[in-house]
Amino acid sequence: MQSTLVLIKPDGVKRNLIGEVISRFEKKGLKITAMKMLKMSKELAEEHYAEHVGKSFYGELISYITSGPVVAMVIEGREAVGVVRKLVGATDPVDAAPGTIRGDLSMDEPANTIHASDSVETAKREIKRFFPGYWNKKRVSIESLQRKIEKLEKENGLLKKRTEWYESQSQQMEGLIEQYNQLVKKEFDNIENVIEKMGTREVIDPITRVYSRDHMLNYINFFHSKAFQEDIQYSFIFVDVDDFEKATSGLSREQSDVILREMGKLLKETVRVPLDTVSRLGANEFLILLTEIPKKDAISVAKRINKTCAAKEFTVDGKTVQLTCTTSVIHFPEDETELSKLLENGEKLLEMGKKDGKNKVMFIK
Ligand code: FUP
Repeated sequence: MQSTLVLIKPDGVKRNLIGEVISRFEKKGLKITAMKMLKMSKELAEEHYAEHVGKSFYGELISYITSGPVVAMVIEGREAVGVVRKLVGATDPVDAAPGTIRGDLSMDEPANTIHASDSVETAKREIKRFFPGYWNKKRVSIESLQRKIEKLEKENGLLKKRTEWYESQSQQMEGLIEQYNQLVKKEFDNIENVIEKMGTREVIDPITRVYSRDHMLNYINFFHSKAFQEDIQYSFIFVDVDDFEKATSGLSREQSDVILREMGKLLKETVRVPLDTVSRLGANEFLILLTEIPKKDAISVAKRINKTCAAKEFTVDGKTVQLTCTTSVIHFPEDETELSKLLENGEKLLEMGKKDGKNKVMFIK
């Protein structure tokens, strides 16, 4: 939207053409957004026609434009500067086309009835000259208001959509959180149950400081089903100290307990704690669970246990005891896939080994 300045010059005012001139602009569809009548001072006239200083008609022009009142107005519209200039017509009314203001209403120069800004830049300057506050005023046209309303409505629609989306998301989130809370509660109840079932049974064997039999049996139950589901291979190593009673016959009960504890320590040091689990099954029998291990590696571990045990001097209160172990290896799933059979066969192998002599490593070939 452009704004331009129009002056109805003294001859136009004198000849009562104000209405005629204005009606031409209004009929065209332009808007008069500011208007006043004034008598131009010499200074204002000189400023307004500064570009003509020195020209032959300059003196006459200044005295003409200050000779009577003019009507100044701002006209607004699309391409208003050019449109108004076309409606105004050529500078010299003799050349101005019929149908234009000058063409229809004037015959003389400089009394050519009307002035209109010749470019957008000039218009800005000239509007400021006659209406100093014009650009400062916040001018709101109905069209621009309508445009703003449309824009706001569009934004409002988008906002509404966005709000609906967020609401639906937050409802879904609430549902998920609720589900999650229920799962957590269920899981918590499960843990509580397990703990309750475990009761006050000891997790650690107080004598050997390895896991207790109860704990181990619970754990291997859990571990076996996990191994089964997730295709994890593992091995049990049964360890029995050969002739423990005989070897420790000179020792007190407390002293032989110390030896057993040393044995537990040796076993823990031979395997990969915490990947592997060492437990005490009975008086001097241990059960080791080796996770994610091929059978041949499990056999190597069993051999290492035997070797380390035979090489070690167990001492208590200055007394030395020499021990050997018999071990049996049973592998899941190579040897057996059922937990009860794994345990049974492991025990059987161990018994066979003990009948056979000392320091044996037993496994299914
Ligand atoms: P316009 O932009 O059509 O008003 O014309 P100009 O700015 O070129 O001239 C300003 C005024 O000076 C005209 F309205 C009439 C006057 N004039 C003369 O009197 N004689 C001339 O030869 C040229 C302009």
